[in-house]
Amino acid sequence: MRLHSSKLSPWGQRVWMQIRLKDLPIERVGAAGGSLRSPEHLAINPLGKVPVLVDGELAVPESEVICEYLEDKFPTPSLRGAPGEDAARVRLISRICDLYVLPPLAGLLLHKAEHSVAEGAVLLPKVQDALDQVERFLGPGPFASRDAVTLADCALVPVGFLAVTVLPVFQDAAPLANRAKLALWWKHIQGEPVAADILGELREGYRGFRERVGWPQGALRTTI
Ligand SMILES: N[C@@H](CCC(=O)N[C@@H](CS)C(=O)NCC(=O)O)C(=O)O
Repeated sequence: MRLHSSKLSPWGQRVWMQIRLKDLPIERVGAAGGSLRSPEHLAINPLGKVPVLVDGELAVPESEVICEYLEDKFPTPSLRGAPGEDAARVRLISRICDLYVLPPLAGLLLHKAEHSVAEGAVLLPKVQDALDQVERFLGPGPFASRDAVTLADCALVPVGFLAVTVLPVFQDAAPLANRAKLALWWKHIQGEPVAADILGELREGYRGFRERVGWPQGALRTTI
């Protein structure tokens, strides 16, 4: 099995963290044919995106669907949370990250790269509202839901990284510190070994991205 993804892809890293936590024999490769628009990659994922998982003849795109596929195929250890309230919270946090936080947050990264400040002004409040929703739905902790790492943490780790890295550029200096539950979660998750590795990879991917687009100058901010 292989996962087409990249170190900076927040959706890809959500799946990669799951793969690492479950210790699955899956290799990570870049886009097929070297680009998301190559005929080779479009043949695997007509959506032209990463991540996409290839399992024999089957190609599974979309991070949410990949995570569910892997949980079904490799049920132990389960990262779904305990059936009932816990599992519902895990799905809810993952979904909010996927649908409401990441699209404008990833957009900020890309628009800033294109130096579109006006677009940034539209996207920033959307990210902030969505982070407020995450704050509301976080569980008692210390992980995103309860006392075990789950798919909600996998979804939140790239969100935390991008929030503390990108939002200060838009004058939101402490996006996690200002939200009490998120701040506690962020402090805790950085001590989880797989999450720490994923954060290291995200940092590396971000450095490469900055070099490619020449943005932004100044120190790379990765802590609150
Ligand atoms: N909803 C998708 C989002 C994936 C996504 O947008 N990935 C980005 C990389 S982080 C991408 O491939 N963008 C290229 C494009 O949209 O053209 C998922 O959950 O997998």
